[in-house]
Amino acid sequence: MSNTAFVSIGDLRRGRQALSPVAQILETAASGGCSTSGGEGKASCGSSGGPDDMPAEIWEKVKNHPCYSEEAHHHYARMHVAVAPACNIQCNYCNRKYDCSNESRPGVVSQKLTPDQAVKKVVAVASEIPQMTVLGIAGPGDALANPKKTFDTFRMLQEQAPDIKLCLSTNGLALPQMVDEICKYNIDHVTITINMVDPEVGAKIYPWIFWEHRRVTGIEAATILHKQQMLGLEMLTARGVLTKINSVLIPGINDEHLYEVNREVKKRGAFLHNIMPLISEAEHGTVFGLTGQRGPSAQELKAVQDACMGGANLMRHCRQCRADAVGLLGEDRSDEFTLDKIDAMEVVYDLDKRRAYQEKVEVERAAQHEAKLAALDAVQDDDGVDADMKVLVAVATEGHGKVNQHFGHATEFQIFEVSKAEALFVGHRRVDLYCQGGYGEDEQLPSIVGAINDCHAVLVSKIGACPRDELKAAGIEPVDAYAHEFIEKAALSWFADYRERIARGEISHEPRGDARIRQGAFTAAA
Ligand code: CLF
Ligand code: SF4
Repeated sequence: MSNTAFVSIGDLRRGRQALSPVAQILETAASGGCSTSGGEGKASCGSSGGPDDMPAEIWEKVKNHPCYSEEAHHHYARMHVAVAPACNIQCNYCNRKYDCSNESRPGVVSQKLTPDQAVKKVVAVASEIPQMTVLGIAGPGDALANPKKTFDTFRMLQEQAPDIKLCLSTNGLALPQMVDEICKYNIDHVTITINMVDPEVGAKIYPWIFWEHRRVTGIEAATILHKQQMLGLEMLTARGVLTKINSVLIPGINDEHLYEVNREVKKRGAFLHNIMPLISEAEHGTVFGLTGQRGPSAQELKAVQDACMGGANLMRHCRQCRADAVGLLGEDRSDEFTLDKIDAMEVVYDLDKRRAYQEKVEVERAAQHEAKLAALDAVQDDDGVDADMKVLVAVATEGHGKVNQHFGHATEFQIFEVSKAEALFVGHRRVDLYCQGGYGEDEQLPSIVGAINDCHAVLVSKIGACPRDELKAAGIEPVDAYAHEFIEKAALSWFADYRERIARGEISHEPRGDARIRQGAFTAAA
C-alpha cells in the first residue's frame, strides 16, 4: 500500500497558526460545533448549527449547503450528476442500476452522463432553479473510482458556473491519492462512507475490494479500506476541507459499533456524522436484501443517533438520494431535466438573478429565525407542567420552512422533537400518498397513521374529515391552526398550547407508542 503514513491530529493542531481553516474545523468538530446555542451533548449541535455556532469561514461554506445545514435544507436544493458508474469495492447493501426511474435510493439512476452532458444539465438546472446551490457527484458508483469523469465535470463546471458549490461522495479507498485533485478544484465538501473502524466488523459488510490490481477479500480488505478511510479523512482535515461521514446502520452488525465510529471520526476532524438506516428489500437484489438482513426501525435509528450525541456532530435530515436527484432534499425533479428536455430548453445562466433570488431566501430565513426565537420565549413561561417534557410532532411541508402542505399531499412528514428548549428536527417518515386526485385513499390511512404513531400532533395546512377522525382515534392531534407559519414557530406554539391545556386539566399527557416505519433499501454513499 502506498501513502499510508498517518497524520496525527496533534500534528494538525500544531499547524493551526499556518493553517487557520484546519484549526477552525478541528475546533468546530471538538466543540460539538456549538459555542452559543449548544455545546457538548446539546441537541442543537450538528447540522442544526447556525452562524453563532461556528467560525464565519465555516458558516460561509455550509450556510446554503442543504446537507451540511439542516436549516438550509428547507430552502436550498442540490443536484447529482451520474458520471461515476464504476466502483472499486463491493458493499453488501449495494446493487447499482443505471436505467431505473422507479426506485428512490442511492446507486440508482435513469441515465449515465458524460462530463459534457453533466455540465450542460447542471447549467440548465441552475438557470431554472436559482436555489440550487450544490452539485454533488455521488455515483451511481464511487466518485473517486472514476476520477477523470469526476474531475473533468468539476473543472468544466467551475469555469461555467463558479457560484455552485462542489461536493463529492466516496467510499474512501482511493481518497488519499486524490486529495490534491480535490483541493485543486476547490471541492469544499467531501462525504466518506465509513461503516466501521474495526476490520472484523468490516468483513461482514464488504466482501471484497479492488486494490493494487487485484481483488482482496475478508479481513485484509476491510483493514486496507479502514486505513485508507482514516488517512483520507485526516488529510482532508489538514487541508481545510469539510468532511461528512455517512454510516449505514446495519442491525446486529454495526449498530453498537457506530458509537466508536463516531468518536474516531470526531478525533480526525469530521464536521458531521450522518447515520442512515439500512433499507433492505429482496427485490433490490442486494446481498443483505436477499439474505434477509433487516434495516433498523425509526426508533432504533434515533436511539443510535441519540447515543452518539456529544461526539461528532450529527446530521439527521438525510433523504438517501438517488445518484441523479435534483431539487430540495426529499423531492426529485430529475424528470424535468432529461437530456432531450434540456436540448429543447432555452438556457440562460444569469448569476445576478440567482444571487437576487438567494438574497430573498436569506430574508425569509432571517424571519424564520426571529419567529422561532419569539415562540421560544412564549414557551418558557412557567406553567407548572413537567419542565423536561419532550414530544414528537409530525409536519407536512413543501419547503420554505413552513407548514404549507395538505395532509393528503404529503409523501413524507418531517419529525420535530419539541421541548421548552427547542424544536429540533430529528428525522422524516416516508408515507404513501393519501390524496389520489380528488378523493382520499382510505386504505392508505392505517399505514400513514402507523408511520407517525409516536407523534403527539401532526401539523398540516389542511386536512379532510376522514383522516382527521382516524388520527384522533389513534391519539394523534391533527392541527391546521398554524397553516403557512414557519415550522419551528408553529411546533413551539402548538407545544405551548398543549402544555396550557394540560395545566388547565383539559387533557392529560400520555406517552406515545412506537411508529411502524416502512423500510426501503439503501445502497451507495452520498
Ligand atoms: Fe449530494 Fe451527498 Fe453532497 Fe449532499 S446528498 S453528495 S452531501 S450534495 Fe445529502 Fe442526499 Fe443524504 Fe447524501 S441528503 S444522501 S447526505
Ligand atoms: Fe461502491 Fe457505493 Fe455501492 Fe459500496 S455502496 S459498492 S461504495 S457504489
